[in-house]
Amino acid sequence: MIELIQFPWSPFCIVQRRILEFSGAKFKIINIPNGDRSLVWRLTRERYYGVPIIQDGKSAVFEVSEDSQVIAKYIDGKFKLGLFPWESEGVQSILWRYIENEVEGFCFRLNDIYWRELVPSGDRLRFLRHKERKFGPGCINQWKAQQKGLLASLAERLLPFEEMLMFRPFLLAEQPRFVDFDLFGMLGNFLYSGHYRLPTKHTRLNQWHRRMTQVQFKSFAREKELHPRH
Ligand SMILES: N[C@@H](CCC(=O)N[C@@H](CS)C(=O)NCC(=O)O)C(=O)O
Repeated sequence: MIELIQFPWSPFCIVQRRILEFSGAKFKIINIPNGDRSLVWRLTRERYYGVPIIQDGKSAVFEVSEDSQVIAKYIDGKFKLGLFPWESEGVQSILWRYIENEVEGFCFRLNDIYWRELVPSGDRLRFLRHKERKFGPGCINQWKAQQKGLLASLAERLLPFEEMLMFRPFLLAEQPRFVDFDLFGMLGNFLYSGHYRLPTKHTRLNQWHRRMTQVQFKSFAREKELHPRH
């Protein structure tokens, strides 16, 4: 059985968790503290310390660069989910960079404002130190002071998706592709604290988000059987 090693509010972990749920396969979640990556380090034979990773039998599957999608492509290949059709590879690879940088940057800052509510007390020191070493001392208080502006910027970054969703139920097609799960993961991180809602003016995005929380691969597979194209 596939095991997903994660912590629950990580945007990148939410992406893989939702893809696994979508597949309908049984899988196990192993939560680790954000500040203790020793399990990941051991399973990847000292080659990786990020999350998520998945363990499938004897294989540990993990990313090889900032922009690789090794885990999602592995799950997609194993369960034939149609998340990476060749004709969309180019546009998806541009979109996932935008999603994982432009969108994610606002989502994690807004969620981190509530870090004390999310991070268990035993992990708080490592969490704060990790953030301040990366973004500077007092960074989380700065984000709190900028909260309104960050929310407005996020809404603006989400507008292209609202426009895409005016024409179809998912970003690129009648069924979800990888970028749908990718955006869902970043927004899952933004929504994790429970203090935010998606911008109400993005009505299509709100409808898409509700669809994305429930969508199952088997409903598309059945449709294909009933209405084969060839
Ligand atoms: N491109 C990677 C990014 C993963 C990533 O940035 N994970 C964060 C947690 S959300 C992490 O573990 N960063 C390394 C660290 O915290 O030391 C992916 O898609 O999985």
